[in-house]
Amino acid sequence: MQDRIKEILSYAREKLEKINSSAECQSLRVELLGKSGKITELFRFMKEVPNEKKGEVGKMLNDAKSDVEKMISAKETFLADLELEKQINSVEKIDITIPSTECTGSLHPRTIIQHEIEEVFKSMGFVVEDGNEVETEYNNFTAVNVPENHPARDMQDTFWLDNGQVLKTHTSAAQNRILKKYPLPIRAIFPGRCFRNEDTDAGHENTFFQLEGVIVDKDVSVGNLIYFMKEMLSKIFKKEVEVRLRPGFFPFTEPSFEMDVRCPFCDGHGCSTCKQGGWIELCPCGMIHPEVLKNGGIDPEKYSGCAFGLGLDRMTMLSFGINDIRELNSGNLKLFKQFKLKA
Ligand code: FA5
Repeated sequence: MQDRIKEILSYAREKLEKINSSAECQSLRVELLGKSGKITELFRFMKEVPNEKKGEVGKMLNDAKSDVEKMISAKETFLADLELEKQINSVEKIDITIPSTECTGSLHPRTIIQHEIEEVFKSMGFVVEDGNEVETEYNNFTAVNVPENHPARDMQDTFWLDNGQVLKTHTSAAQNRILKKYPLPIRAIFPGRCFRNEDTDAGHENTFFQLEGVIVDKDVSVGNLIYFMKEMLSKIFKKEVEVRLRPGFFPFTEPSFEMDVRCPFCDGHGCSTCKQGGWIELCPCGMIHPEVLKNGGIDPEKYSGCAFGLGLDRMTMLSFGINDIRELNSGNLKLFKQFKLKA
C-alpha cells in the first residue's frame, strides 16, 4: 500500500510537469481524486491494512491526497497567471504619461484670460483663492455691509434657495472668509461663477464670472489700487494702458469707483469696441468699508484695504473680440475656433 501511494505521488508529479492547460489539470484531478480516482480507490483498501499499521498508512494516504490537491492547484494558478500575462502582452500598450501630440480641444477663452490674470497677480504676490457657488446670506450680503432689508440688496436680483442660502451674486461673497483666513497683510484674488436673476442680452447673463481682488495692509490707498490694476491690464493687453476712476457706489467700499481703461484697441481715438468713446468701463472698485474689515476681524483703525470686482466675461470678450456674452456659455466649439486674441 505504501509503495502504491509513493508510485501515485511520483506519477502525479510527472504528469503535472507535462501539463499545459487547466483542462488537463482538471482531468488529472478526476483521475486521482475523483469518485473512482486512484487515490480514492486506495481508501477503500484501508480495511485490509492490519490494525497496527492503519494509523501510519492512513496518515500517509491523507497526506498524499492533500499533497496531490495542492500540487494540482499550484499548477492551475501558475497556468492562469501565464494566460493572463499572455493576454496583457497581446493588448495594445498605451502609455498615458506620454504627452499628447495632437490636441483635440482647447481651454475656454474665459479660462485662458482667467489663467493669464492669475499669473500676473501671482507674480505680484497675490494668492489665488476659491469661493463657494452656494453661499450663506451672511457672506453674500451682511458681511459685506448689505444688511437685511437694506435697499442695496435689490441691486442684485438674487436666486434664493429653500434653505435660506443663495447662489452667490458676486465674488465679494468670499471676502469675509478670506479676511478671516489669512494673516495680515493680505493680497488675494478669487475668480468665480456668479448668478443673478437677470434677463440676458449681449452684455448680461444670469450666470457669469467675476474675478475679485483684495489688498489689506497698513496705509493701503487708492494709489495701490490703481497701480495693481494698471499693471494687470498692461500685461493682459500687452501694452501700457491708462486708467481713470469715476465715482461709483457699493455698500462694501468707501469711497467706491468705476475704473475705465483707455481703449487699448484704438488708443482712445474711438472704435467700435469703445463705442467711439475712447474709454471702456471695466471694473468696479474702491477702498474696503471699515464695517467689512471689522466683520473680517480686522481693526480698521490700524489697517486699510482696497478691492475690485472685475467682470471676467467682459475682459474675455474684449480680449477675444467677442461681442455677445451669450457666446461664452454656448459651448459651441466651432464658434470658439473663430476667436483670435485681439490684443
Ligand atoms: C459687484 O458685483 C461688486 N461686488 C464688485 C466690487 C467688488 C465692487 C469689490 C467694489 C469692490 P457689479 O454688480 O457692478 O459689482 O458687477 C461687477 C462686474 O461684474 C460688472 O462690471 C460686470 O462686468 C460683471 N457683471 C455684473 N452683472 C453681470 C451680468 N448679469 N452678466 C455679466 N456680467 C455681469
